[in-house]
Amino acid sequence: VQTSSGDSLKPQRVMVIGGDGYCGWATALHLSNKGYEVAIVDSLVRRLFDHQLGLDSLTPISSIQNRLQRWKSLTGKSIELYIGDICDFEFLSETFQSFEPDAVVHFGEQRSAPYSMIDRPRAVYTQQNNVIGTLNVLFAIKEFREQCHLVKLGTMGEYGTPNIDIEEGYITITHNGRTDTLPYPKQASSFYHLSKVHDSHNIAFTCKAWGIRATDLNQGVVYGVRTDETAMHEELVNRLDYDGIFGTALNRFCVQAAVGHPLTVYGKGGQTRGYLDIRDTVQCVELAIANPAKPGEFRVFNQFTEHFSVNQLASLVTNAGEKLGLNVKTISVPNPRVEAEEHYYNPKHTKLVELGLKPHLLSDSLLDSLLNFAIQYKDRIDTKQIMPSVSWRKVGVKTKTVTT
Ligand code: NAD
Ligand code: USQ
Repeated sequence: VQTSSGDSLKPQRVMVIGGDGYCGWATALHLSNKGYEVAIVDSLVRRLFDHQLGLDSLTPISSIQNRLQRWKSLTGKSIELYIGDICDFEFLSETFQSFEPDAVVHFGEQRSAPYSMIDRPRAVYTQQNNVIGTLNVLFAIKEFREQCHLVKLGTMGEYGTPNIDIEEGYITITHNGRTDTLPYPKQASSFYHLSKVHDSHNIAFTCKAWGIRATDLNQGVVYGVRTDETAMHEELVNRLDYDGIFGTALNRFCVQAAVGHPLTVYGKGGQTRGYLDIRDTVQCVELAIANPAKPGEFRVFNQFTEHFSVNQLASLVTNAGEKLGLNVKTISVPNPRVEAEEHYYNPKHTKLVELGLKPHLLSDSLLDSLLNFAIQYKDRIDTKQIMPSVSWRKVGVKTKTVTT
């Protein structure tokens, strides 16, 4: 089969690192459903963080073993499971040699900005886990599967909020009469977001030096919970984080509205980010896999479908909540982060659309279904976990117990 990049690799075997997490679980099932041979690699460390911090997903999630058994009994499709830490190269080498992936989708990182700003140990953990994990994946590809395509989850937050348009990975600059196309400047604003910048640099270097083929998906904030596959059975339900550490903006606002908690707009609320529906996360990853980067190519896609300010999200959730008879209020919370609260934001996002992405734009029906989902699991909401508990300015050198 010819791919758009002109070579004949037809990826069949996909290793999903971080496949027990929010984006990874939905993606693993989607790819399995589409006929790919899928293996999940996960250390389950995310479930451990929840225990350590006293947090829980809005939705009750089954163990990874039960999830996979249920998937098999419903569809007849098997997903292989490798439990282990990709920072352990022995473990990763064995999984590579055993599964022999054609593509690796790498979701397996510590992905919360607030978590990385709790204290020095968590800042160090985040960068160590993310940077070394990705380096190990690069070495495993070089050593065992040279043709394997790396699809790596990056973040729109790598770019920060510059006062010019954001391009997809590269910018052409003319300086003192000479012109070059260079990596777009990175201005991340948490130790987590910075770990993604470091990853991108390591991946770009190994594409050049070793001929690795890689796609960096600079994803915006993901919202929603249901995908076709996770909606098939309650044991396949995805996690939905709403707490102040792992919860993200729109998901949090829907849960807050459902439980009568005022929507927590940080600071002035002009912070604008790219957003996408989780159904588009799985679609984008599938498109990236089906159209692999060429050997030596470091391809960067901006993976989001629309951008909103926090104030716009609050007003959309207020209107949708009122239609359901909820009385939704908003409060301005002193911003726990150090970030621009009013800024220019115009990032490009055409490359995935060119590959065929059909976006699910944020609609009344999605907000309605997410709000109803939150109402359905209302009794599981611990309102003490909603307010932010981590301050960028107060990140401590000593290990902190996080309490709200
Ligand atoms: P998540 O925390 O739900 O899932 C991450 C998974 O990776 C967890 O199951 C965890 O146990 C596993 N993991 C972490 N470190 C590992 C290691 N060293 N070895 C093996 N497994 C490990 O996170 P998510 O929301 O699904 O995010 C997945 C990826 O997508 C992350 O890289 C994140 O940065 C990126 N991303 C997420 C969002 C979002 O809004 N959720 C937006 C943009 C980008
Ligand atoms: N915000 C609020 N109120 C809230 C929560 C967030 O005003 O209750 C604001 C934040 O201050 C920030 C914006 O909303 O300006 C987005 O915050 P977020 O927590 O939704 O997202 P973020 O910390 O950026 O991280 C999430 C994921 C991360 C991913 C990133 C994509 O956790 O893994 O990389 O989204 S992006 O934002 O494009 O970098």
